[in-house]
Amino acid sequence: LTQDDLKKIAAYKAVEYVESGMVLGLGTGSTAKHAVDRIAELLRQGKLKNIVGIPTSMKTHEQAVSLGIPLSDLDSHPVIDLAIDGADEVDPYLNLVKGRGGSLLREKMVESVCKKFVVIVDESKLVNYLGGSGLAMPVEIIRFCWKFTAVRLQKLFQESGCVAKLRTFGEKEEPFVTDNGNYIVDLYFEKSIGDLKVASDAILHIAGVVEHGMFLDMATTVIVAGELGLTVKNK
Ligand code: DER
Repeated sequence: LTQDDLKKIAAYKAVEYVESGMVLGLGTGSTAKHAVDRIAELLRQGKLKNIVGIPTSMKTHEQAVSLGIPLSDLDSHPVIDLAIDGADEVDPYLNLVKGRGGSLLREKMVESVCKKFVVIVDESKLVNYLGGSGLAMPVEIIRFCWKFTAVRLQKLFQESGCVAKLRTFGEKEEPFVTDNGNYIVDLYFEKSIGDLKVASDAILHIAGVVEHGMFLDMATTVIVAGELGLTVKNK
């Protein structure tokens, strides 16, 4: 089984939680893509009806439009029945790191107001503690004086050997700009950042920071697809 097969298996399992008439948060990324495809397939087959999708990125919005999924937004639907989305890291308490695809702000806006938040991952995303993989912990910041904000973020976690890097893309290393017109600073840690809630509050306290990629105590279910099969972890 390839990693993409595992992502698809987890995604299809999550779509079993979808009932007709639901308002659905549609996630972003290579795993959530399979869930959106599957929802569209069940709508086409008439097995699902009266679904309204709330996309978590422009990319997912475009995918859902191309698949004919009826869409709306948080202004019209401030409460969501179920959101299905991927994650970059999942710890044993179902806390998540998200945002390596750059969509963390709209994802967190949608996923913080849903009754059920089902996360779909392949087993490679499981970690013992968040930030321990040495991979990026994304923070969305405004563009104005981004270096000032990046330095403040790096200093905040200097005990953890933090390095803050502006996310860029392409040969010319242009700054990545989110759907919301902001920049992303990725934080890399050498050591554990300790209490996640304390870290979360400290990051959000910095004026110039918009949001970060730690999704604490938000997932209600995590579906893990591994070589040996599916595991469903409930909060
Ligand atoms: O960027 C994001 O938040 C994505 O949802 C990410 O967390 C998971 O993306 P993947 O399913 O492509 O690994």
